[in-house]
Amino acid sequence: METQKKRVFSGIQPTGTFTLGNYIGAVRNWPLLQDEYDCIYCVVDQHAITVKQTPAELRKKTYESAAMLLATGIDPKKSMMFVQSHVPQHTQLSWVLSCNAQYGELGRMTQFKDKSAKHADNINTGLFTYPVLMAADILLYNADLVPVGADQKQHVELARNIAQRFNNTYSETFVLPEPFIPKIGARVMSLQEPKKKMSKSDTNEKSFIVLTDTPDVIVKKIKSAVTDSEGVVKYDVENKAGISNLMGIYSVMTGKDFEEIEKEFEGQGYGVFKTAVAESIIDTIKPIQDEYARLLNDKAYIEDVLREGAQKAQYQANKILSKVYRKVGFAQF
Ligand code: ATP
Ligand code: LTN
Repeated sequence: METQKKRVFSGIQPTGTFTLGNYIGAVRNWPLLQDEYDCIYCVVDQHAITVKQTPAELRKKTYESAAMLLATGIDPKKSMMFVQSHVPQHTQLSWVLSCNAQYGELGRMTQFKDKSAKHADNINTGLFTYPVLMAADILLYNADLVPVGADQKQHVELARNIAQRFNNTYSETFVLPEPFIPKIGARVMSLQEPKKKMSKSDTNEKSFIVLTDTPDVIVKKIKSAVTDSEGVVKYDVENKAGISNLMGIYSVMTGKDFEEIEKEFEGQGYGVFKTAVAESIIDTIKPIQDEYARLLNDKAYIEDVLREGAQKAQYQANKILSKVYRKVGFAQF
C-alpha cells in the first residue's frame, strides 16, 4: 500500500514585494517540496492587517503575492494555493485555539515585542493573537512540516505546544508540526545594518532587495552594502557580519559552499566579490521576473487558481474543524 505523503503548510503576508530574505529563507523552498510532500501555500491577508494597510494596496498586493508564488515555481496542479480570508475556517479554529493559548506565552513572542515597539501607536489585540491565527493555519490541515525563516521558529513551536495541549485535554486531534528551516539563509540580514533581519517593511530601501528590482538597482544596492575594512572574503558572522551575509546569499544563489567562495575570491577585494554576488542574484531572479510579468497580465488565471485553491482548502479544513467543534462540546448544527 502506498504510504500517504507528509503534509507541508506555509504562509506569507501580502505586505509588500517579496525580499531576497523571504525568497531565500522560505519561498524558494516551497516549490522544491512539491513532489515529495502534499503542499499547501497561503497568502495570509488576515495576518497582514495586524499592522495598518491601505485597503486598495492590500488587495493589489494579495494578487501580486499569488502571482509571485506561481512565478517562483508553485504549480497549482501539485500544490494547493489560496488566500487566507477566502477560507473562513482559519478564523473559526483560531477562536477555539485562543481559548487554549495562554496570555503569558503570547506575551513572550519576540515578533509581538518587536512589532509593538515598531508600531507603538497601534498595539491592537490582533497583533497579540497573531500567533494563534498562525497556529490555526497550520493545525487546520494537520501539517507535519512548516517551511519558514528562522524568525518564525518560535511561532511554529507555539503552534506545536497548543496542539499538544489540545490533544491532552480533548484526545488526539492535531498532528504536531515542526519548523523546516534552511541551513544557509535562514536569516538573511539587512544590507545596511547586517545585525538586523532583512525585512520588506524596512523604511530604508537600500537595506533590502526585492524580487522585482532591476539589474541596475541590484548592483547599486549590493555595491552599497555595509561590509568592513579588512578586505578579505571570509565567513565570520561575529566580526564580519556584512561579508558573511553576502557570502550566505552568494552560496544559496550558486550552490557553492563557504570554503569554495573564500578560495574563489582569495586575494581579491570586495569590489570583485560584490559584482559576483549581484550577478548571481540577477541570474537567479531573471526567469522569475519574466514569469511574474507574464502572470500579472493574466489576472483571470490567478483568480481561477485562488478560487480553486480556496474550494479545495475549505473541503479539507471542514473535516478538522467539525472534529474540533465536536470535541470541545459545541452542539451539532
Ligand atoms: P514584514 O516586514 O512585513 O514583517 P517579512 O519580510 O518579515 O515581513 P513575512 O511575510 O513575515 O516577511 O515572512 C514570510 C516568510 O519569509 C517567513 O517564513 C519568514 O520567516 C521569511 N523571512 C522573512 N524575512 C526573512 C529574512 N530576512 N531571512 C530569511 N527568511 C525571512
Ligand atoms: N507569520 C508568518 C506568516 C504565516 C505563516 C503561517 C507561516 C502566517 N501563517 C503559517 C507559516 C505557517 C510570517 O512570515 N510572518
